[in-house]
Amino acid sequence: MKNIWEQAWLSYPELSDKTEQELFSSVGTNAGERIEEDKNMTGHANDMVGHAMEEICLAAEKLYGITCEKKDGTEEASLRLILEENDNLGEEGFTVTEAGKILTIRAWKPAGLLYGAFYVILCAARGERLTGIEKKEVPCKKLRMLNHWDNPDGSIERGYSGNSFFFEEGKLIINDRTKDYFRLLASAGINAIVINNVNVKAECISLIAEPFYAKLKELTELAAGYAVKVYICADFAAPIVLGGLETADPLEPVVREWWKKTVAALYEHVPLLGGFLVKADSEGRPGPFAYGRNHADGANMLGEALEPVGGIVIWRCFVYNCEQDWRDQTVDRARAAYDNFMPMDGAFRDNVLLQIKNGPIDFQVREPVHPLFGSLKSTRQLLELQIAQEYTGQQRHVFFLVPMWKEIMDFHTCAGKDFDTVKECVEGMAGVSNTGDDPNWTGHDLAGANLYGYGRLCWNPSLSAEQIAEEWIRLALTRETEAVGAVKEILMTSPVAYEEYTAPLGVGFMVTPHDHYGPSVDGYEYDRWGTYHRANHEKIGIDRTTATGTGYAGLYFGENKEKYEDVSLCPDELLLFFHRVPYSHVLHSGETVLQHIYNTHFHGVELVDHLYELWLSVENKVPEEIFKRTKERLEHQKMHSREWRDQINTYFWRMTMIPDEGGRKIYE
Ligand code: GCV
Repeated sequence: MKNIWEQAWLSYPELSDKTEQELFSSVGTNAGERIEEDKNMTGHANDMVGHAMEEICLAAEKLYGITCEKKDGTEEASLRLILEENDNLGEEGFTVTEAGKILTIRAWKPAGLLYGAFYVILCAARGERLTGIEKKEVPCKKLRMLNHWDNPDGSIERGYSGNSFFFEEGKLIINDRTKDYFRLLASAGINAIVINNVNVKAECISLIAEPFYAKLKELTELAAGYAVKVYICADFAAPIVLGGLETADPLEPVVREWWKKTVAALYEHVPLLGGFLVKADSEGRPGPFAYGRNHADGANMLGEALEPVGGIVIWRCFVYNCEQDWRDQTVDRARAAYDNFMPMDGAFRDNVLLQIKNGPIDFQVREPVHPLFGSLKSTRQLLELQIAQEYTGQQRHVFFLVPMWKEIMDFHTCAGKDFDTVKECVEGMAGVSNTGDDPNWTGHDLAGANLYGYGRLCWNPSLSAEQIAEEWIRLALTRETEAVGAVKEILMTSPVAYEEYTAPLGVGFMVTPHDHYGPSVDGYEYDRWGTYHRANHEKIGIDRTTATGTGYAGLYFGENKEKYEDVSLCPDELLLFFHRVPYSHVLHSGETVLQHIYNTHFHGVELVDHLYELWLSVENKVPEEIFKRTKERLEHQKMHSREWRDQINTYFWRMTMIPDEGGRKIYE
């Protein structure tokens, strides 16, 4: 593991304007007494308040160059952390007020004080005023989780920023970097992590057992001090692999007993554990199908074992047939999760949540929103997003994901009251983490905006993408107005550019098989994974309509269904996802499909050139190392976007022999 790391958005560069430094001159709290009085407070309440104080002192030193004095009690302090009865604020909310040069953070629970402390620190660090502030913040969603796809050997599945900082040589690692990671998470409002890959590998199968008890206990305790709950991925076949049983059948009493005993022993040693995340019957993972059982049987068995210890089961809906025959046009991967889970709506125990990817395929740059949102009405749900840029440039291309996530969360399912937007349907989010042991945590420095932005958006989905971008830039890169504007333009333009020069009109998956980086138009076309575009010399796209296609479009409600079923109403950006059309089909934009492909691919590359120029303009205005690293990545992106443009354009030119109306260079 690399042992150098930076502080990302918690670097707190010194402020030139010190007007408000007095607010940070001393800090005091009443939390000690309150925590002692309140029998319900967890053992880590004191740690959270201690960390809030520690962070305030660190920020005072770095932002203002002053020592913040710790006072006994609150009366003498300029910054006051007050715990008081106020259930309006919930477990995590807080208020911040300033009057008479006293800055007061109030919360009902210690986590609120920790979040409040980071709130004021980050405001100050961005160069914003705290004088006269009156603010109340309560997170919109209870579960704001990261999923790490880290393996025990230190590798990370779809990791683009080095190796794991959780695992090395089969062991769980806990060091100063772990603590800094929890600081980063708490400062962005993230309150849960799953530490190992959903494809549970090697030693990680034993995470539920004795070999990991001690380390897991230490990790959960450290995390709890930053209001973070730790979860692990469990292997459905563990009763066989670890327990030596002959079956993992969820309805077999001996299997249920095994899980109950295993979970009870685990929680006796690791009482702060949050629960399990499970990938079952998906891409070769074991699951209930092997025993003729369904996913409710599987999830409920684990739910039953976790209930006495207050744990939860998060069960993934990414279940599809990955042994498809490309010749068979009746099987549609997009339908799979819906067909598997919809019949079980209402059949899951109370401590089971279904985790649903944002779209029906797999984190493509453009997909419709998953039809399970709005359809499931009696099942607890989480929205799964991918912060790791598997299909969006692998942290070598810049791609600010927040605008896409906002579109997804704000999508109207048209499913009726309480289930209208996706953000109303879910209890929280799970984001596949983009972190690793690279010094800057995220490989591409600008991918830091995605990690920070993910947390902020889970906390408050009504924040705008621009606002989140600006917050992050001011914390991590620069407070200089012009440079902030330039980087903001880079971030906000990046998803448009990427979508333009890669797979067109919602068709997706024109990527190199397996590593999923770079163009390969037919890479998956005759493969078993169920991701096809079916382009020939006349037509392209998949007919997913009810009348003549796979019927997938009919899984939506109201006007969504009308739009997706009807080729004349279907939004351009999703046309080829839902319909099979000739290249001469005219889009709402007025262009033909083919001309759109040519135009966007030329334009996408021009946008990347523009992003590069914008980045050059911030030289000497952002930290030098970051400038250099990002410049290199943008240079690669310039080259690689041309590769995309030329492979896609040439493919369709060869396929159609229809020239570009603009007469631009398309290779033979
Ligand atoms: C962790 C895609 C990825 C896999 C990933 C899987 C999943 O297929 O390519 O690496 O496995 O999604 O989400 O389970």
